[in-house]
Amino acid sequence: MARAVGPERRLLAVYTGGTIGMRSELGVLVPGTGLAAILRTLPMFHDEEHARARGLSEDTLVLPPASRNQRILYTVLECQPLFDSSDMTIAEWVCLAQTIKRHYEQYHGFVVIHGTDTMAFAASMLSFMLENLQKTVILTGAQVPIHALWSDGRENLLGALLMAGQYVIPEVCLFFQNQLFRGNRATKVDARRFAAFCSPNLLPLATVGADITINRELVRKVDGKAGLVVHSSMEQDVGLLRLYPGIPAALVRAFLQPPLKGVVMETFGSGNGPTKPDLLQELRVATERGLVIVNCTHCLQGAVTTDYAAGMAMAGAGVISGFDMTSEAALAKLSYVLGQPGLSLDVRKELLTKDLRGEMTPPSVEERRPSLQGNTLGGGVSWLLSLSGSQGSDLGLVDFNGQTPLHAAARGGHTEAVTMLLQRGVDVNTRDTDGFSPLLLAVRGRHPGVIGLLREAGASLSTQELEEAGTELCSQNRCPPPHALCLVTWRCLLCPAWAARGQDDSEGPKKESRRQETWAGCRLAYRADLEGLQVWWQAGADLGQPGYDGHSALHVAEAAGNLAVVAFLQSLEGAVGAQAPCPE
Ligand code: ASN
Repeated sequence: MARAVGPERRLLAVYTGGTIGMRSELGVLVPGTGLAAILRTLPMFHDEEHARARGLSEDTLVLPPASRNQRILYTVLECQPLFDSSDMTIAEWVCLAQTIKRHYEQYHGFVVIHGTDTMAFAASMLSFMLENLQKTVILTGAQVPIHALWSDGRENLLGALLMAGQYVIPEVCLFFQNQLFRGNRATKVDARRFAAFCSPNLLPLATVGADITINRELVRKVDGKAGLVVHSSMEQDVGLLRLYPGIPAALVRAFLQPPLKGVVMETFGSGNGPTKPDLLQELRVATERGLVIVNCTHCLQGAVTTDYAAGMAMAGAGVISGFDMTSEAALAKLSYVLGQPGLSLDVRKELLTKDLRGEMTPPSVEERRPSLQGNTLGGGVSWLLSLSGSQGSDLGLVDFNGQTPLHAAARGGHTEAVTMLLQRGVDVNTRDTDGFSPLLLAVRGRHPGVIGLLREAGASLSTQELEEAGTELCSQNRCPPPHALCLVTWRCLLCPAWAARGQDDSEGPKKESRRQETWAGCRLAYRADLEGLQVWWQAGADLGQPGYDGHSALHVAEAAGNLAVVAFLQSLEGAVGAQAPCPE
C-alpha cells in the first residue's frame, strides 16, 4: 500500500446502475442514465474552471484539489443496460472484469458504481476474477439516489474516488459510509441505513474521518512483476443452501442435483448441522458424486470449527470448511475454483481451503487443535511441546502469516507460554512475513511482562519495525501541538518541516515512515499515554528522538502540561534528549 504520487491521477468510474443513479417512475425506483451529467453539475465532483484551463476533453471530470499538488481526473463509463443489482449475474461481473482489463494501462485506479443489493457478491467475484491486481478497484453505491437532497451517494462516491485516486491499494475494495472494506469480506447488513455494509471478520482496510486511517498491516502485498490476469471462466452452476432446523433430507437431495457443481451450505453456529442419518447420507452421496460443498456459518461473525459432533458430522460427510468466509466470498471462490480448467477434484478442494485473495483466515498454529478442550494458549503450547519432544522442532511451525507460537504467545500476553517457549530455545527474533517480531506484537498488545521476558532473551526491534510501528501509532493524530491544525490533519501547513516536504515529494515512503516513527512518542506524550510510552521504552525505542518538526516527546508533554509523562521522560536520563532546545 502506498500513497499515490504524481500531479494527476486518472480514474475510470464504471457505472453499472444501482440506487445511486435511480429515478422514480410510476412510484418505483428504476436505473437512471446520465450520471456523469449530474456529477458535472455538482461542484464537489467537478471543477469546471480547472477543466477549462487544463483543456480537458468533454468526457473527463476533475475533482477540486484534494491536496496541494495533485488532481484526480475521472471518466464515467456508463454501462448499457444499467441494472438494479438484483439482476446482475456472473456474466455481467465477467464483463466488468474484462472492462477493467481493457482499460487497465490507461488509468491509475478504478471505481465501480454498483447497486448495493448484490455489491458484496460483485466485489467477491471481482476479487477472484482479477488476479495480480496492482491497482485500486473500489465498488461503491448508495441507499438514496445522488440527486436527492439527503443522499449518502455523494459521500460514498467522493470517498471512493479520493481513496482510489490518492492511494494504491491493490485489492478489490468496497467503500461505504467512510469505511473501506476488503470486498470479499464485506456483506450487506441493512436495507435502509446508510451504514449498509460491514466486514464481520476483518477490520476495515481504511477509515475516513478528519484523517484517513489506513490499516496497512491488512492491505495485501503485490507481486510487482506479475501482470493482471482476468479469469473469465467462472463456473455458473454454483448455489447457496441455507439449512434450517428440521430441513427434510428430500429437499436437500432435490437441491443438490446436477447440473449443480458446487454449493455453499450455510450451517448453524460454528458450522453445525442436523445429525439425522438420512440428511447426512444425502450430503455424503452428493460429495462422493463429486459435488463440492463448502460449509459457512449463517452467523454474521465467527468461523466454522469442528468443536461439536454436529460440526464434525458435516466434515465426515465430505463437506469442506469455509472457515470465516462470508457466503458471498465462498460462492465466488467456488465459482472461480470450479471454473479453472484442467484441475483434479482434489486440487480444487485443496484450493478451497487456502486463502487465495484475503477472503478467509485459515486457522493458525494454535487453533489447529480442538479449541474447546484446552482453550488457553498455554494449553496450545503444551500441546505443541508434547508433539515436539525436548528438541522443540515443531515450535518453529509458522502459520500462513509466517507467525510462530512465540508470536501468538507474545501477542496474547501469555507470559507462561512465552517462558516455556524461550526455555525450549525458540528464536526470539523470528520475523513473520511482514517482518514483525514477537517483541513488536507484545508492544502493540501492551504486555510489559512479555516484553521483559523477550528483552532478557535478547529481543530487539528492527529499524523496519520501528518504522511500521511509527506508521501505526501515528495513524490518529500524528503531529504534536502547538499547532491546532496538527490535531486535525497530519499535513499541518504551519509545520516548517511539512512545508519543506511539500516542495519535494520525491523523498519516498521510507523517509516518510522514518519521520512518522519519531512522531509516535510525541503523540503518546501529547495524549498522556504513559503506558504506551513505557512499553515502547521497555522494548528499546528511543523516546528522545525529536519529531519531524524538532519537538521531542518531552517538549510535547511539557507543552501539553502532562506532568506524569514529563516526570517519566525526565527519569529516563540519557534515554531522552531532554536538553535539546525547543525549536519554537
Ligand atoms: N436495488 C438497488 C440495487 O441494488 C439497491 C441499492 O442500490 N441501494 O441496485
